[in-house]
Amino acid sequence: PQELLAHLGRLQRSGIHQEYEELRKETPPGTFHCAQAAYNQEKNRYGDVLCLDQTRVRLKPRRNEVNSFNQQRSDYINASFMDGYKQKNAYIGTQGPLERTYGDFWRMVWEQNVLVIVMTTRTDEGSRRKCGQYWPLEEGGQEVYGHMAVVNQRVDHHTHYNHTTLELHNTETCEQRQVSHFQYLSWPDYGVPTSAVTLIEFLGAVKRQQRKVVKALGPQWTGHPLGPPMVVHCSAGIGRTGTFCALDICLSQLQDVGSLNVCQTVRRMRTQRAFSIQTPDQYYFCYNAILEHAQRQGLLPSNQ
Ligand code: PTR
Ligand code: PTR
Repeated sequence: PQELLAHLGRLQRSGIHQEYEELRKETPPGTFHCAQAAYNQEKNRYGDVLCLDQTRVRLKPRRNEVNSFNQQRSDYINASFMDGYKQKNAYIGTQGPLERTYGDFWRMVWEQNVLVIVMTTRTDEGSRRKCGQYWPLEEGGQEVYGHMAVVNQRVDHHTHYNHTTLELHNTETCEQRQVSHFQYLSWPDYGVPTSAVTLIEFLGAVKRQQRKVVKALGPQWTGHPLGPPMVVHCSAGIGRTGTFCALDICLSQLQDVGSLNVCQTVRRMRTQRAFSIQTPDQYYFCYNAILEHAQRQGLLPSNQ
């Protein structure tokens, strides 16, 4: 943290913005063929926010799609695997589901054994639709998306976020599973949250839930000890999603080894989910949120 403070002091806000501009100039190291294919375009919420072929999440072929053309058509979703702190594929960064991709979204959640979904946008901001209502909103509600039925079991309202417990039923295999849905409510796109403290509290609640369910799964879960990927999405799945994940990675590293590197973290992230972190202020926010957190933890004197 002292190092971070020194770095921040040297750079000031304009220097941090400059650091971000340098990052932004680096071209994504990969191709966007699948996302650009004519038959997949309707699956992208924004024509200019595509995912890299190299890290995209592929939907698994289904029995009735043995013919390879159909299979190619159907394995695309605008979602990317992203590494976390010492954890490969810790997150799946994705766009806010579109009505025509609700089925694909839930299929991905099922196939990747996702236990926690993080949503950092509202469905509507002003008069603009940012994300579809892809889960049943009311307690007791039930909806069917493709071959997944989703039941809303319970909603816990907190000041800045809602935690909804959903039950997924795979109607093809008759299996069921519980998934936690966390929605943060005070973060406009292209903006930064009104307070770093509430976002870090939200992050804490998300992480506690992930740890709790992974522990409860125990030996049944044979993947990474830290569990399956968390799905993180906003509207496009790059600005707020990238900021959230960068913060998680940096804070985990800080806790583990007492140091961190925002620039390296974001650089690496942009090679996996292209265009992660959309504005200089979101980038600056990462630094500030980490400092604020470090101060609250007593890692730094609070008058800084
Ligand atoms: N499997 C891909 C999909 O789901 O869209 C299909 C695809 C694969 C489309 C490669 C285009 C691809 O690239 P190219 O144009 O290089 O064949
Ligand atoms: N071209 C789009 C637009 O500006 O409307 C792309 C876009 C939308 C990019 C939202 C980022 C956005 O923010 P976030 O990733 O935080 O949802």
